[in-house]
Amino acid sequence: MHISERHIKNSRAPLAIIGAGALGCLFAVLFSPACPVLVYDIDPAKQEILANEGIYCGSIHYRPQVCSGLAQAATAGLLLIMVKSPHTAGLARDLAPCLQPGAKVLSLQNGLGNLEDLADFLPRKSLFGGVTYQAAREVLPGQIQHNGSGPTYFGAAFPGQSQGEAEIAGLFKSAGIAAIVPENIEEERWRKLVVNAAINPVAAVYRKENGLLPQLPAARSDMEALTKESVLVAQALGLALSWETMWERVLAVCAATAANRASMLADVEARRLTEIEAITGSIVRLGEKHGLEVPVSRRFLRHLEK
Ligand code: KPL
Repeated sequence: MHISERHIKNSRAPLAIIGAGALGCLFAVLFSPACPVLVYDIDPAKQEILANEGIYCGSIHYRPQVCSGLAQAATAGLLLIMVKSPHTAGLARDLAPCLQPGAKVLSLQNGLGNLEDLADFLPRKSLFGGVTYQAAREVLPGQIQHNGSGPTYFGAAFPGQSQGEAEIAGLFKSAGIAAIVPENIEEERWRKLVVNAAINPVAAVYRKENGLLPQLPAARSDMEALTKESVLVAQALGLALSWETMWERVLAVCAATAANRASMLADVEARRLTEIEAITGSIVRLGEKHGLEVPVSRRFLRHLEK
């Protein structure tokens, strides 16, 4: 196999990826033709592997500039937050003293609560939030499979409090990564939350790739019920999501990411903390708040929470 090498000399990097899991490494590779990329991961063993070996993704080998501390990563103009949601608050606390004036922070994490955790420590005007339909699997540290390529949606985390979406969109565009600034980012966040709430816990319990889940009758019926429950919660919040469209989208994402093992399954298999609280926990809490029955979400939450 021909491996194409991407080495780019660094000046002041426009972009730092914080969290070098499957999606963090994927975005480093995707941005690499357009700009130098700094990568930071809290795990020193991961830092060493990335610094020595770089990132392998299909036929691409990319050596990012690996940061040994957050302060170095925080010199970039845009920080892409790709850590798992249980680690967001700790990261925000550590980032607060080193964030540069004018720096932008874009969270593309799963689940609810990450933006609030970031805002507890970082200026609201620096914060952007979004969702991505890119899918990747970490085969070994720094070795990833790109298992699905969908758009990324983002916008100001707290509407009216930050500006600069066009600059961020320009960076995505220069790298050829599909990125959209929708009119209603809250609705897009919920569409992805519904997809995650339907696929991730089911994948983690049945331990199958996304493409196989709709083919297993029990898994399919759980996914259907989870989609219904989370759409009901979204509707109670006044969001214009419909059950039919969201079920179609869940099936479409399973097909588009057929070879992927969902991130929650990967976390369960690696015995890491999962995002069950930020995903299913949010549906259960908000369902309760609005007096809705969400029994299937509650069952998966009980099964997967620590
Ligand atoms: O976002 C994902 C994840 O694994 O976290 C999906 C969309 C389910 C793709 O695997």
